[in-house]
Amino acid sequence: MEKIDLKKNDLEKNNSFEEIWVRLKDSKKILMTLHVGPDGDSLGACCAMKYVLERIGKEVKIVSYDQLAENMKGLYYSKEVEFGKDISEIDISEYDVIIFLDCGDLTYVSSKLNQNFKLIGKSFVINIDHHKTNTYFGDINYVDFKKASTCSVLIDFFKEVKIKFDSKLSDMLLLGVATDSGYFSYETSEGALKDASFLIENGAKYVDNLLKPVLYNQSWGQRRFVALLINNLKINNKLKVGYSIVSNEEIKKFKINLADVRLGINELQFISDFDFVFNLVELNDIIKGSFRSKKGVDVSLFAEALGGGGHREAAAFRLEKISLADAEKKVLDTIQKVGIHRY
Ligand SMILES: [Mn+2]
Repeated sequence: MEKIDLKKNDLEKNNSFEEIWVRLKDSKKILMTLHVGPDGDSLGACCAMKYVLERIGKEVKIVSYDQLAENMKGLYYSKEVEFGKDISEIDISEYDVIIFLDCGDLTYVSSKLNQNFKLIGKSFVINIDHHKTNTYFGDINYVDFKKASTCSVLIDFFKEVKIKFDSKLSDMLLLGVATDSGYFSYETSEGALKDASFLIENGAKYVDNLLKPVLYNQSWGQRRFVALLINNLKINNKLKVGYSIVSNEEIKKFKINLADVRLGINELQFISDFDFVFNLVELNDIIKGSFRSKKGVDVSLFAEALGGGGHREAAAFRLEKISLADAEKKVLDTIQKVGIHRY
């Protein structure tokens, strides 16, 4: 197996923050959508952007087909989003600009449409993100994959265009910074801590507006899902991989949604007994798979071979019309075939 060249941080492909800001100032109506199975970074970044744009008199709408994870539903700024509405149901030609935040490519945009979202020529597209696999699908783009979160990229953006940080803006941005760094436990944590410190100086309340309403506020179903992932773990000693499989029936019992499921894998990466880990979660007619690396195994190669993508440390894929038993075999066979590559 050939060693695949990892993409460099292509900052030279980026447009400038100034160009993005000029474009936004020149427009009246702006549309955003949370991404598939929205997380804290998606919510925090979109709400922060909306808040900043409304302060300069813009009309801004945020939609999300998928619901938030249970523990994020109570956040005071989540009411800025119209849930249950898909971007494909909106006449996007009415908007001067669509901003995609935290979307690596157009498959992140809508779980209703999955891969079939067509944008070209309908509206001007701004893409701001931190995913390494970002496809630069916007008319203008700014991607910095060294950042812990899209909210961290927005901190740089807002600083450069001289936006005033108040406590509300800082709270919303801190949500993305904290959740996308696993509450300051992933490899990106040192940058995330600096961002957090800046936001706290500008009025964010980490304990009252983040830890208490989000981290300490998970439903029993969310935690039972994590417990089941840990309980169902199997280890393949030959491949040094741990994996966990959860069926549709079990998911239904816990009353959790796609956003909850997306977060579960994070809890498996702190276990020392294997070099990388994946899960397979059955959601109606699809099986959602996620990888997390430990000990330097590049898991993006496995996800890509299974039709998905992501980062070296974290990657995902989906399998359709296949049983859990066949999916397990398929993933293990794929790992075997691709082989273990370390970064
Ligand atoms: Mn993110």
